Amino acid sequence: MERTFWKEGVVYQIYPRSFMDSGGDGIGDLKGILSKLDYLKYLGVDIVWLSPVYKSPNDDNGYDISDYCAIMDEFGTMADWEALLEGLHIRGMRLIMDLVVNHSSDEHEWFVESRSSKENNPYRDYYIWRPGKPDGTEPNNWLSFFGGSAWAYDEGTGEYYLHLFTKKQPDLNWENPKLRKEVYGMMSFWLEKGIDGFRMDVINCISKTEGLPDAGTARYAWGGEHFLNGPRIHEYLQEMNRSVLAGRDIMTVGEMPGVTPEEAVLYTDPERREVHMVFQFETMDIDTAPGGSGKWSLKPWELRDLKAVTTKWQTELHGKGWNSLYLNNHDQPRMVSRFGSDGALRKVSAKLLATFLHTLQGTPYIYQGEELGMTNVRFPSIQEYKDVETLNFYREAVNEWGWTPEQAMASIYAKSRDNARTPMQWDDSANAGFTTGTPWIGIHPNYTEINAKEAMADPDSVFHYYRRLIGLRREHPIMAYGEYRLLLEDHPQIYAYTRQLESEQWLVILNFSEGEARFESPEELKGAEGQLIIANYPADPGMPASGITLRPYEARVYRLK
Ligand code: ISL
Repeated sequence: MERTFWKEGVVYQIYPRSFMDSGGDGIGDLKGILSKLDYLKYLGVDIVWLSPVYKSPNDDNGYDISDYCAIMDEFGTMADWEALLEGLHIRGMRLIMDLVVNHSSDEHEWFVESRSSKENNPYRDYYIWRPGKPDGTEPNNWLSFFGGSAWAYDEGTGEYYLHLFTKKQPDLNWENPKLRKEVYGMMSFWLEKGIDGFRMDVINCISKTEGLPDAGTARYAWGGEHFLNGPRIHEYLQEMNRSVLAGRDIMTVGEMPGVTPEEAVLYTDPERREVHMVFQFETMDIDTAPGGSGKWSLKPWELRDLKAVTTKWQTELHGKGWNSLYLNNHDQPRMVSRFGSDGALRKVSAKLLATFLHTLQGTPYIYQGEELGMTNVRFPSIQEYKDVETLNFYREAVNEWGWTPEQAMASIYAKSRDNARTPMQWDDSANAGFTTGTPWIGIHPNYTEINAKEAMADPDSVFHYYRRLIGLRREHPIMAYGEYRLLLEDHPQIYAYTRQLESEQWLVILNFSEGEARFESPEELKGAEGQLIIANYPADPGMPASGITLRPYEARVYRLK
């Protein structure tokens, strides 16, 4: 397998609004990030992924872009951004930028032009406009990701435009070669500035089924079959690759809701020249009740589903494509609250989850604050939430679906994107050291206990455990490249697997439960001797031949001899 920096590196995701505020306006900014580069270097990450910092009216916190080549005023200037790029590069880290081109903001000049007239308008076809059905209703019955119809009626020209996300995020028309060229030109602009790649937002949504047909017969329905992995998606990605990416030492990761391992192989097979890796969502779906209201309909997740999904991805991409590894990001709840424990066992469970992510085959992503074991937030009232998806859900659930406010809040506590968007907890001073002003969203009240200052001072912290995992990855190519094999498939508490690279073999044993769990070596490993590589509790350096009684959320990694 070809060795590359993006297979061996660890990526750290920054959500700029919530990372560090230098200016005292309560909003994180580029200078704030710049002031924390030594922190990132000390943690040991190789690549930084910056969520959008472009000019935006912030209907969706920067995922609605009104100028792709300018910096958002609240975040600073192009000079600040250049200083950030340089600061990363001189420290030996790389920078990947978010590329949000399924849609733009409705305040982008392309859309302003596009909506201005129907005839002889070179920008009309940059977006997806359709007349209503003969009865005046929307052109089709698709739902938007964030609730309600995916179409908005525009008085000016009497047609509807498609928006898979909010009304202020009109979908770009990738069928139009001129639009595609504009996008490639914009990508070149950033590449020429010296960036090291892109994270591509919902990139498998850009090709829609010709004719934009209804999804079934319901009044409104999820139309994913007509826009996820659509008919021309591979053609577009290959064209993008040829046009701007080929021949550069960069990395690309495509965010792809609804992607299957079979599709992911097509996207990431190096011979096909599309993207290096994708973000899949199957792991994120294991606590969603089927047939309910999407992610808001909760169901407890089960270890057997985590094993099955992970094993499928690990196995099916091995030798054919490449995995990215994450358990949380700016759209997902905090992993320790969701898959571990945010009570007394918080630290040890955060370390267990980190061990899991960093010992799978693929590229691990750390979302800001994960390295501190930051937890979900429970704001007492809906008024304190900021996320457009959360607010839309609350309104719809309570007004249209007959949920009680308490039911809606329970789902928000579990799944709201704002769980991940409360500011970084730097220290135990006012506002967690994030801002001297009033933060744009509430700070998690546990910042006095969970913060970077405390974590850096405590050798046993989650933070130092991440440093060790990242350090190990530098010394042991098996962590990136080794082949994965599941053990003890039916064990209800333990997730165990081996990794194998040439003659080297590692054994990973993870107790995902809050109780003790007994690990007995399976037949194929009987008699093997092991040497401890890392563990989240004190443990002997040798591997006990008689089996191991694991403590709550205990994680151990051995090299087998
Ligand atoms: O956030 C989600 C679930 O809570 C997803 O449905 C999410 O909308 C989807 O993963 C796409 O996410 C990306 O594009 C969105 C943006 O709001 C997200 O922040 C971004 O990661 C639209 O640009």
